[in-house]
Amino acid sequence: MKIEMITLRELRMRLKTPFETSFGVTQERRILLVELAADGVSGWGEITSLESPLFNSETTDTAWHVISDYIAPVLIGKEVSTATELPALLAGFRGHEMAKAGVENALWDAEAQQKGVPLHTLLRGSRQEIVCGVSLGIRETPQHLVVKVREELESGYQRIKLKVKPGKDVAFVAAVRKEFPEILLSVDANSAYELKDAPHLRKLDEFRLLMIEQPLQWDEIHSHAKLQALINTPICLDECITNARHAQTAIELAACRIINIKLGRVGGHTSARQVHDVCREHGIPVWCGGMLESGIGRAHNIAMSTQPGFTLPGDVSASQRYWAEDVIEPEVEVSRSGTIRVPQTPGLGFRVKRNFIERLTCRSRTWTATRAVVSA
Ligand code: OSB
Ligand code: MG
Repeated sequence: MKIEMITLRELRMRLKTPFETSFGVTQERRILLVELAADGVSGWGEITSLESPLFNSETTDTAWHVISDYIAPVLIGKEVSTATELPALLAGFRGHEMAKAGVENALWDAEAQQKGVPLHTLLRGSRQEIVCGVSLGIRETPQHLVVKVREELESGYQRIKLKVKPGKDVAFVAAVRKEFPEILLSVDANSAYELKDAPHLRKLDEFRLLMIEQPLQWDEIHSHAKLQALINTPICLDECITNARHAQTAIELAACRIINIKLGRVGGHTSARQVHDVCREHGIPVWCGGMLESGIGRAHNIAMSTQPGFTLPGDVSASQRYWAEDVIEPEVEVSRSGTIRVPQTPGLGFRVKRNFIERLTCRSRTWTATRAVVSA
């Protein structure tokens, strides 16, 4: 496949409701989409960085910069036989996994279309449907949270994840657990605690949580091993696993019992599959994390989640929970039993709404095998 054209564009999209985590509140998303043409077929990918470096170190603007000045110039005009060759071509550029992932994933979509197979088949996934949970932002009071949890359970979601931070943790979890004694329940701290908080985090043990996600520092594996030895709740790592070596290290150190795989955070489908494989070899369950994506990122998440190690419900939920209108057709829909049917048509399996995307675009840049075109 020859990479003939790459278009990078920034879209403004407003979440229906603000999403609060331990690091802040998000509502106005600045989403980057990549369209990549290879041998006449065009594939799509999404860069899942947030607007500010509050989750990891990447942002919308760092991704724009790194793709514009490094990734696109290296890839344009290149001949590759499969998308799995991309990481090696970009390995010289340190970090910036989300920027790399957006471009690599677009090539995966193009390759699947060229081969006439659904993306999940190319990824060697086999599930026909995936199981969904939801991630709920921090609320004013435990009572507000309980109301929200009930609503999501009534929609069919099979696992509820609560965002927590110091001062908004134990009482909130206690209220939800009291009301719903049997549900699959987890919490996500996004690095809001320190190892010295272990006695406090131990209080969560009584609520039979499926896991506590990334309680400690975003880039630190070892202290999670120390914490895991002090609490019963299984630790799930998110932020600090950006490749398969990290997964191997975390497993060897017993720093976690579960891993959340985010396509962007680990650098794209090739790396995600490696993380998945390491976890599977060691009997560590994985699930698909979310980054408040548009439909493009969501479609990639669905394809990834078909791989056999994804045995826990992911944070991949319906388009309409996030957006008044999504960029794909049909939108991502969740059944009454909390599942998403995996599309069986070639590539991502959703139609990309070009006109709608065009209307939301505030800047774009295109590289072709011979020249670069800039437009406002
Ligand atoms: O840590 O999983 C996270 C959203 C933004 C940044 C980090 C995280 C999240 C979520 C939301 O939990 C998942 C989603 O619904 O997309
Ligand atoms: Mg998380």
